[in-house]
Amino acid sequence: FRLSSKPSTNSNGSVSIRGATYTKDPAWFNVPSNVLEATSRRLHLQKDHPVYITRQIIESNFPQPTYKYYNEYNPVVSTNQNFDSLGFPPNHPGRALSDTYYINEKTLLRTHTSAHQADTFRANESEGYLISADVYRRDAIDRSHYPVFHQMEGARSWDRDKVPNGDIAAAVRDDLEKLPKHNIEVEDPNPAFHEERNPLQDCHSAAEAQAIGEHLKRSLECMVVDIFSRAKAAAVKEDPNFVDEPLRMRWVEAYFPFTSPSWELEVYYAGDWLEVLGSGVVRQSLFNNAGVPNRLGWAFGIGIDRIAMLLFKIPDIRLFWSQDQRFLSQFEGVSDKLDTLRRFAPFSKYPPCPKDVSFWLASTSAAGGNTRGNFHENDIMEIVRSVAGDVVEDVRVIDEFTHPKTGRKSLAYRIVYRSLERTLTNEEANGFHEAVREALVKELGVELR
Ligand code: FA5
Ligand code: MG
Repeated sequence: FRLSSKPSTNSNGSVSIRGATYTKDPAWFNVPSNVLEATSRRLHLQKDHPVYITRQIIESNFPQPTYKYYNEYNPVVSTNQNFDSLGFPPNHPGRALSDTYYINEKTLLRTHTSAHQADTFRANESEGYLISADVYRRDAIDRSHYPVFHQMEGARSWDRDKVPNGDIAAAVRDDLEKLPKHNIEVEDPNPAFHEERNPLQDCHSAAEAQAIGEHLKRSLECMVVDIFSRAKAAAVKEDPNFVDEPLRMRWVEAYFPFTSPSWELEVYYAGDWLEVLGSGVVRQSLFNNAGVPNRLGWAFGIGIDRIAMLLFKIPDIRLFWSQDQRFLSQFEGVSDKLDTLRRFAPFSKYPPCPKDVSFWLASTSAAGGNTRGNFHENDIMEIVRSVAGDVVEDVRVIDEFTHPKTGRKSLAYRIVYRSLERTLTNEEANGFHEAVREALVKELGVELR
């Protein structure tokens, strides 16, 4: 006997996700059915799926038992786990209904694997850990953004009471010596920390933070180099004359409420820099609150889907959700024999159908940033995704102006419709577009132009 893990919305105002039932608060609940359905997919646990294979390869760079793997954490978490425990201030924009999928005021679909940091530090079962999981965000629509994706959290910490002479910096440098090396030149113009932009924590010495930062960066760079060398080996097998572009990586200063200093790693891919992970030196308050105040160390959160795109040369993040055998069969058997990995061969290139929509906003109180009048740009993204599903490839604003006399604001968006599995007829694309236009009027109260 097994509880059904298919998510469902029950008539009594509750919702079932992975066998557990949660009470919906209509003032908060904002999970569309396509996102709810994705909670049962667990692509990181589906053998031979590219997300699974990529997880395996990243894991192999962070070996057990130093790192313990957690791959089964439930996607439904509390606001405390996802935000408070990590030091997000009460007014942080990430908490808004425009960015996060809520079940009720205190319960949400995790927006990142960092939601499990506090619990995993508290469990204190190993010096390091990796957590792979599906995560959920209201976000932009393009080839590298999807409302459901996969992250891997990683952390490594050292216990002041367990290292020789309590000298953490020396212990970390020792461990750094044991890590593999690579000979790729990485762009990293950043100082080990920066007083204003990327400060050292009061409780850390400069030498400690520097050693931890170096151990973090080397570990992650070697992982990316491994991914690229496997991608290259696959390409050479198909074409012995294959010459690839040299691997380019760069570190960029970043900010997270739960690390300092913090950095993001970007990789050059298809003519542009692609952000693959965020990372930093863990804020000591996390260890203190988790009952392990003697520990200190680093953490990262990586987009598994994005790494899988680099590894398999997958051009569009939507493909991971495809149930088409022409997609899935290309990876059969690879989980058990990683050296049979091959690059993705697109089944065919179907033509894009770009369509524009322009409208006057209902309100003239246009705010800045991504807030457009009385709604958020993510609302538009979700309306388009809810109407047209995975047939939407890209949505972006192409024009924005305020009428000089009336002060009314007008916006124009370009929506690119393209199926990855078949050719869309013009009638079908028009049908989707018409439905999107109607939904924009109905949901956002805009006036079409
Ligand atoms: C975070 O989520 C932090 N929790 C990462 C972290 C962990 C920092 C531990 C420090 C310590 P960020 O929002 O930048 O950070 O997301 C991390 C990665 O997830 C991104 O670099 C990207 O690779 C991936 N990602 C983010 N949004 C999307 C999306 N909509 N679709 C696909 N991948 C995404
Ligand atoms: Mg980021």
